[in-house]
Amino acid sequence: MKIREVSITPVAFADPPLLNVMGVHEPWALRSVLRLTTEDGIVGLGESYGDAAFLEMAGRVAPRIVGHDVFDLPGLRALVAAAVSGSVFTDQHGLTGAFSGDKTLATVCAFFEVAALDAQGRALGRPVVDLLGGAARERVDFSAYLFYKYGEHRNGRGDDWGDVRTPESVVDEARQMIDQYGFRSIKLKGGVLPPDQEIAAMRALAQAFPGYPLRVDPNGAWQVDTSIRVAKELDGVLEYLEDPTPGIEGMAAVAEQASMPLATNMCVVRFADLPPAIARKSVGIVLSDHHYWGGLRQTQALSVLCETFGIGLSMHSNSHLGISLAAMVHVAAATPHLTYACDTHWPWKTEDVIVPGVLEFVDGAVAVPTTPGLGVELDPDALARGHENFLRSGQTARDDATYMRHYEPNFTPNIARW
Ligand code: GKR
Ligand code: MG
Repeated sequence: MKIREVSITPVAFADPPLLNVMGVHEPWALRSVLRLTTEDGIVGLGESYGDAAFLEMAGRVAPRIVGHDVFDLPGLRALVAAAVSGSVFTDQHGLTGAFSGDKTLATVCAFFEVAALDAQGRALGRPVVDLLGGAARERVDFSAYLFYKYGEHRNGRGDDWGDVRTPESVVDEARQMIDQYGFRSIKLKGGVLPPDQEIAAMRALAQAFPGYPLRVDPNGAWQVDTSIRVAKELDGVLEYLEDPTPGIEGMAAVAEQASMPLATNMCVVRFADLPPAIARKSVGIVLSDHHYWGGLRQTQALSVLCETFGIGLSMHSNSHLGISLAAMVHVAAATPHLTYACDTHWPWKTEDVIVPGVLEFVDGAVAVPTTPGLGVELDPDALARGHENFLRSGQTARDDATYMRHYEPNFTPNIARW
């Protein structure tokens, strides 16, 4: 089933001023939407980053895969490798670890692999989860992903969440999100306020939501000693502690002293990171992300390795739209070892490019779509609106630090600050 046409549309959607170790989210989150049309008129969808550097690389691949069979994934990978060989895609926020040639190849491959699998599923009349081995679960759990945030953007655009920078407002944010989506576990994005304030927020959450698994992720804002102190203070409170400190060595030093497992989407971000992390016992849980681990099948390969070495598997998220959520749900459902509730930025957006109704959160979980392919359809008007937003956003790469300097002129990222 040969590819006749490849189209990549950059889109932007409104994003609130969410705070993290690197600064604050800009007014628009950027994504790209891929449509692979086959000779028989089947369209496979993909979604990934919308930064100019990513679009340039994906654009190089597009003409080379015309005429390629969507069922030939090794051949697709070889075509992507030839197109991006020698290039390294880097983002400017660094929250998903270092970039390298192999991670770049994995990132670009993933974009095309998901669309090819969607087309395969549509052609066969089977959901993507079936192409991945079948559903180990019918619903995929997600956690409430809380952020500290400003009340409004520099352009005055506010949102329904308000200013969140105290333990009380973090609890209010959690309540608002849980009331709406039913999440049964909670993650707080940390690395924003001094550690004692973030400890206080976690304790307030534990008190307000007894029995809920809790996580905090400061994205490497803490030094080793601070991380060990926080781990001790939050003993019995956290399900896992995510990326307290940078690097495999630093994480190993913290892991030795922490009672809870350490999780990462920063120090283990490609297969080559696994041997040293396993040898040093740096991490207890890897947060997978098909967007940069090479796609849905490579995520399952990661799962097998994690299971072999006694490492748990959870799922990382960046700001994303419905095509990505559908892909996340299919792969999580087909991966038995992925037992933790996954991350998602879903509650933070107010618009999408897909026809609504398929991906609904009930009790914090999304039912795996049962219709062919990913099970989601593009809304052409919404896609056009997203593209117009992209054009007028003036943004070409995510840059939380520069935007933060509009709020705090002397800001430097908080990596290993405390
Ligand atoms: O959206 O600000 C954010 C997050 O901090 C994101 O960029 C991270 O990559 O969610 C991510 C994480 O778990 O580290
Ligand atoms: Mg993280």
